[in-house]
Amino acid sequence: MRTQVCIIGGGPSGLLLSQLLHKAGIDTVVLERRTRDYVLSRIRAGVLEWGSVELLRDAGIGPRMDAEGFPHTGTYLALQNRGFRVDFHKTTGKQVMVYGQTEVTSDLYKARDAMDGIVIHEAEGVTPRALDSTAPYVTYHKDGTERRVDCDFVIGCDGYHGVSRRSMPANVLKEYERVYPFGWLGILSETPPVDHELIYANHSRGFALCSMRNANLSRYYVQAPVDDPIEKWTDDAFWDELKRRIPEEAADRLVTGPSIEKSLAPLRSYVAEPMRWGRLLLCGDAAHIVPPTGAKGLNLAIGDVKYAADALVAHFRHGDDSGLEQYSQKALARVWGAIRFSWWFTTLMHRFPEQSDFDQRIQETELEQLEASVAAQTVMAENYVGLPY
Ligand code: RFL
Ligand code: PHB
Repeated sequence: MRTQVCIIGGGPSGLLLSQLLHKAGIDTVVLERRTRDYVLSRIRAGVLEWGSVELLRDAGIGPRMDAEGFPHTGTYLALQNRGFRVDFHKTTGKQVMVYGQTEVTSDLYKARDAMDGIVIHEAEGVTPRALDSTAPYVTYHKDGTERRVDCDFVIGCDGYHGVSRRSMPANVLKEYERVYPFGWLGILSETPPVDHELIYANHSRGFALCSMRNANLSRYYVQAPVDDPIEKWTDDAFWDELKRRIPEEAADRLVTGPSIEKSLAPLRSYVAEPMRWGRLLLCGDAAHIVPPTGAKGLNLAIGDVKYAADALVAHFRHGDDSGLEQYSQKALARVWGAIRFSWWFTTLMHRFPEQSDFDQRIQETELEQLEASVAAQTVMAENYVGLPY
């Protein structure tokens, strides 16, 4: 098979890129290791920056997001038993959209189907080859036979555990990493959200977050040891812990119910540089990971895809390779901005294993300053709603 752009990974990055390129008249093939049902069963991000919203509209998946998503103009930050609101709209004139990654991915699959886009599922042993030539190709196995896709470019949208990044020579790839000594235990429950906005809570027992998907679907997280057996966290244990960590008036309002999903995710910051090598470009989690505290992972992936799509369109339409040459540098500038913000917000809000009373007071003082200072809130809000492209 021959195509112009072979995309490895059919998560949000890969699907969005193939949709944008196809709309610009560029052929793509997406190779995804899992089934579509598996990809759609992953519960992940919930918050879209406005730049992401606009790009998803450009890709043609605006209508359901605009009808069912929830614009949020601020968020609550809580400290022990009290809280305050950071107003994004007042400080930056911008807002975010609460619309689940699962919905984004499902909308993208429908849009790909409507354009007869090629997404090959259960592609095993996907291997990019000849990436430093002008004729790269990708091999994979499907139904017991080896197949090959010849192309002009390979785009690695295959997440943190994917094969693309590992195809770069070791002497080219530079990795930066911080692993946090805790994880997030998240549940989804068919209950009304405790508040109409998100609550991020710093508590001496550990961090907690109240989020949502819709009027009767809530998403909550508590900081937990990353190696905790998930069976230890019965629904009752989860709700009890969450109630202890959020302000009392929120805990009193909290409606609990059975969880319909429960998972424990590790927290890390990770960046791979460069994000382009020869005819390989990396997008999204394939190149970087942020802890979820800043809600940046999916938004960074969408930003990479925008830069990659613009660069590939300029190449194929106008023979202009400046976007490809600048891709890594432009994408990494945005990535490091989000890496810094997510690291700061994670460090401010979580309880670290060796944390002393001194450290706790420093966190409390920083939150108090954030409460008192519009300037500090503006910096936080600018980062939360998304740095410009
Ligand atoms: P994905 O979603 O990991 O998709 C990669 C796809 O590639 C496939 N794949 C392969 N295919 C072929 N061959 C191979 N060898 C392959 N290896 C892998 C995989 O099956 C998969 O389908 O990466 P992508 O597309 O770059 O998207 C990134 C986002 O999924 C991720 O950044 C966000 O979910 C992060 N994230 C959040 N981001 C936000 O912007 N806002 C949030 O509120 C937010 N909350 C979160 C999050 C991530 C979380 N977890 C569990 C990691 C909350 C959580 C709990
Ligand atoms: C979510 O709703 O899953 C969510 C929201 C905000 C975050 C992380 C996750 O910072």
